[in-house]
Amino acid sequence: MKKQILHVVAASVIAVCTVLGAAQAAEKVKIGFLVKQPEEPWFQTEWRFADKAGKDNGFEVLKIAAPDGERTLAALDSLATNGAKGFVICTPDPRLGPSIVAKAKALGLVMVAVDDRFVGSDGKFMEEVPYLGMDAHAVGQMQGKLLMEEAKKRGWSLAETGAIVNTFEELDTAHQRTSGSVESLLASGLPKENVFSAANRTTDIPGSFDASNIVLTQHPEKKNWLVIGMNDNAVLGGIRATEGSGFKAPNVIGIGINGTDVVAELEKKEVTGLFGSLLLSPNVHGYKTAMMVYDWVSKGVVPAKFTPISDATLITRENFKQKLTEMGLMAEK
Ligand code: FCA
Repeated sequence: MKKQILHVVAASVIAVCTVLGAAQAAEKVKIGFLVKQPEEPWFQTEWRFADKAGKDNGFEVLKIAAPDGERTLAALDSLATNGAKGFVICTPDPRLGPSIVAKAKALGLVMVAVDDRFVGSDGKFMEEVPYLGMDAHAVGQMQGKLLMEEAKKRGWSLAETGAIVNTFEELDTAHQRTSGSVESLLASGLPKENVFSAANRTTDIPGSFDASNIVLTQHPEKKNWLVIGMNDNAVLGGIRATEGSGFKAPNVIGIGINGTDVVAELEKKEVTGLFGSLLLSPNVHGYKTAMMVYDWVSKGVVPAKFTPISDATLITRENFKQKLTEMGLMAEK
């Protein structure tokens, strides 16, 4: 009898331990990471480093594509259902800010915005939502300055040089970058009448290709072109348009922003009009925002309202492999 009781006790102890173990495993903190354009290497890199933060610190990152408002709000429901406590987001539209905040509050989720800052119904930034992003205006100014330096190196006549400015005014970070870039062009002596705005309908290569084509058709008199845009894809679409209009690489200079999305272009055998890109820090954006949400939900550390990340390095055909490798950004093949 005694032996039997002992067996029962032992079995119960084992059962309790198993249940506790399972509960502990189930308690692994989960956070979401929502991005507006999962097809962009920029966002894939942010995801990769958010995952790394999770691996290094024992939490799980649920990576979700959020290309529009409907899917963004649905994703918040599924995060809550899956036991996530918070999320990082690059919203498909900053004006969704108020709905995202309301929904997250109702579901008890905390959030950090990355790259694109939420805008409230009054048109002002929603500063109550912690945000991590770059100094877009300064990076834009750098783009314009470097383009003019390269044009001068090539000995271009500025009177015969046009600038295609791929704009996307509804997004503040895009506006900051392209307006900063234009400031630098003008400060370095490009005549104002040679700067042409190309409003992009979408923030991808087809969007900038179409808008750039219109400028090129309207200005057949220009011999050389500078191509500006808020990121790599905005510049790449412009480069493709110049090629379609018969311009050769020596007469075109484009410098992107991101650095992650020009690798295939810089690896091409034939030199193209894409001279280089300003490489930012998607590794830091991904890792740090994931940690901000994790520390918030697991340790109660509320993140700063604004975390600026300001590094930008020019990468060209000469140094891109080395720079990307140094930062751990060269994708394994
Ligand atoms: C925006 C752009 C991205 C990247 C990021 C820093 O979200 O769409 O390509 O440049 O800012």
